[in-house]
Amino acid sequence: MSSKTTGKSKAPEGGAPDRAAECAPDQFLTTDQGVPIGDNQNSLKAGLRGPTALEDFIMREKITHFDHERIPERVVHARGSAAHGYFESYQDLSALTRAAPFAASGKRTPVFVRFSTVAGERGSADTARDPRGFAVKFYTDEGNWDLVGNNIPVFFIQDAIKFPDLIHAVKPQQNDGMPQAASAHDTFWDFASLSPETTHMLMWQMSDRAIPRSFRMMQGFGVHTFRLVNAAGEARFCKFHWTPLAGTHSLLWDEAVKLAGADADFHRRDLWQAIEAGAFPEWELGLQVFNDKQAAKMPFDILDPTKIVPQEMVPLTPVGRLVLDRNPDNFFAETEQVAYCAAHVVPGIDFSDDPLLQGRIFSYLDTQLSRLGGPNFHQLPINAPHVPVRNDQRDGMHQQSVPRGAVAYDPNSLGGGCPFQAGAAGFNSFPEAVSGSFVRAKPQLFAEHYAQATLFWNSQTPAEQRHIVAAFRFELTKVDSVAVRQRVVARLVNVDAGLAAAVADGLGFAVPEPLPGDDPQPAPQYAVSPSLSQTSMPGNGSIATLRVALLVDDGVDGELTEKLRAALKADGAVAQLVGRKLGLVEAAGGIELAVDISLDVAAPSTFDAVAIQGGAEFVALLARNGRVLEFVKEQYRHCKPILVQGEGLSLLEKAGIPLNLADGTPDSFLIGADGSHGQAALNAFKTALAQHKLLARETDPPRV
Ligand code: HDE
Repeated sequence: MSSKTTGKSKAPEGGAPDRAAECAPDQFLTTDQGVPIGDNQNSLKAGLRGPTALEDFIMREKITHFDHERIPERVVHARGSAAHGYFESYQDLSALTRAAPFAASGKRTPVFVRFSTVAGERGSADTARDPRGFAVKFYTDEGNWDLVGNNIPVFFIQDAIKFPDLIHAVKPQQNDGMPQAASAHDTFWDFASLSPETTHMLMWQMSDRAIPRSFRMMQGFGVHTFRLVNAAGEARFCKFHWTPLAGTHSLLWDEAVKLAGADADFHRRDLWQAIEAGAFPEWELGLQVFNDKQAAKMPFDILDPTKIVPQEMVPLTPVGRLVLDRNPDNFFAETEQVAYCAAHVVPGIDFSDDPLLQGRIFSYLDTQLSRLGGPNFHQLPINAPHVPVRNDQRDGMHQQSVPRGAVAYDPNSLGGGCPFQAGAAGFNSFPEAVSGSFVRAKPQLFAEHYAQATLFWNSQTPAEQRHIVAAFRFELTKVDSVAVRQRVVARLVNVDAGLAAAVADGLGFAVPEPLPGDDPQPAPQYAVSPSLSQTSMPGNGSIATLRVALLVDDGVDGELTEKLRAALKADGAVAQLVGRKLGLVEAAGGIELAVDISLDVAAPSTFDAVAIQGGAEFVALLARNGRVLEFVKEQYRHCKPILVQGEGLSLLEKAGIPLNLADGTPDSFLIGADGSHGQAALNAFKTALAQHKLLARETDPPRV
């Protein structure tokens, strides 16, 4: 294990010094040429009120640099956020793969991981309905391996040649540049309705997976089938899965919409703050490994990226953990300039012939040439492998290294023959047998589009199914073309008649005749796959980093408030005192409490739970405040835990919050409403908080 890979990951060497840490009086401001600058406040003018001189090279250099500060944003996945960390292998997997990260139990490999939305531009809101990118760069002992995946295990299309069409359809329309970061518009659904292969992905896209609570609370998938190859050259197929320790949790759509306004950086801030607080996000890597014979028996083609391999068919084997423990030092230099590439594999990892993956192998290197301005982007610190790079590539835009000597070719004798080919020790493509004639066509099984969409639907809980229906209704209501709306529903009939009926009902038309696939196949039947429901991954029960609003005002029970805050903080939760205004409140018992955040900015959607303590005067004050009532109502409607103590209960009544669920059973997320208090209430509150939401509370329309 190299020293670079032990413990908390370290900052890369050779970066610019931290300015504040190394500030000294003789550290003068300089030009890019290192010339000390005498005056950085005034440009050079011909007379006090005269024109600026062309000679002012200091101002011209500064402004010219500024004029060129922007680089093109990513064509897709433009908005994102990233962190450093490490991958730690649980065991020696050399029987399966010779990939360096899996060489020994406990081996750590540094990583840089970027999460992103897909459709929105660089300045768009984090909480848009969209798949999320989950791109991992492993700086391995044998070069960089990029596992450039998503938080959804399938994709919209089966062949790379359709990617530009898909993206043109989902991105803002070319005439009016709208809408931003939203699939809810005519062109996307037009394309989707005419492309039956999108159906399975649409089910995931309309599910809660597309509005995660946090980057830290979503799965990641390699999506395509890859190959693992061992030192003996034996290969097996493999699917990669990242499972978050914090569990998979999502926002409600209403929350996502409100968060887009309240805090457009909600996911980026969440990741940053968790790492700063030392609550390092963690995922477990699981592999589904299978051989050619198993693949041949599957009722779908493993090269088809619109299909999963159900875990009932091939179970998941946990092989390691991913920990993110350091925020980038500089957003542009690292997060923006990082160049992931689906073609970056290392010995032990190889591709399959998935036609979507094959196109990606070309596309990523190509895109960096225009985004990062030339062929030397691999020399940027964030992209540079942690092992030496030796080859005969030379020159090009922005060459940073200074190769010495006359020789830049192979074979050579003048350079001593260096560098040498690695032979069997290097990367050697798996010698797959290939045959056939050139065709523009798909394998037969690619034409079956609905069985796994149905599997996904059948594996969801009733609440998850409700959300899928609501999402289809929302998106299609935003589509103007009735024909497009109807065509989508005509496809959904093939997934589930109940789903199609519920969506059609919301759109005000009768269920249309089902539309056939391109080349209808007998659909295979699957049993339900419980792992497809997010509820199968509740997480480790920790409340660390979850955000709790403690409402305060004059007369609040100060002692209880402080105890609650301390108890939540002890478990790593972020407890904030929310008041009408900043400053001090006079709590009961002569205690003064400083308000952390005022209701002017404390949007309820940014908190995971709310606590209302007792105190008659305090509760009376709150009850007169419309914003407080709205706050509590919204927490209730978003199915979040509410802790009420003593007189706090009357605030729930005032807000019109029912104490029972629609079926008459008590609402277990209204903690303290049954009179419980003290440790018992605190424990119940923490348990509810770790569960995030009580979806059984949801009614349509909402009751409050
Ligand atoms: Fe990408 N994709 N993609 N993609 N993709 C890019 O590369 C592309 C696909 C994914 O955080 C681009 O550097 C094609 C599937 C992620 O920097 C570009 C096809 C999956 C990221 C590109 C696909 C992904 C990208 C844009 C169809 C999930 C962000 C800028 C053949 C497995 C990486 C860039 C980051 C980014 C092309 C399909 C994931 C243009 C042609 C499927 C996470 O090269």
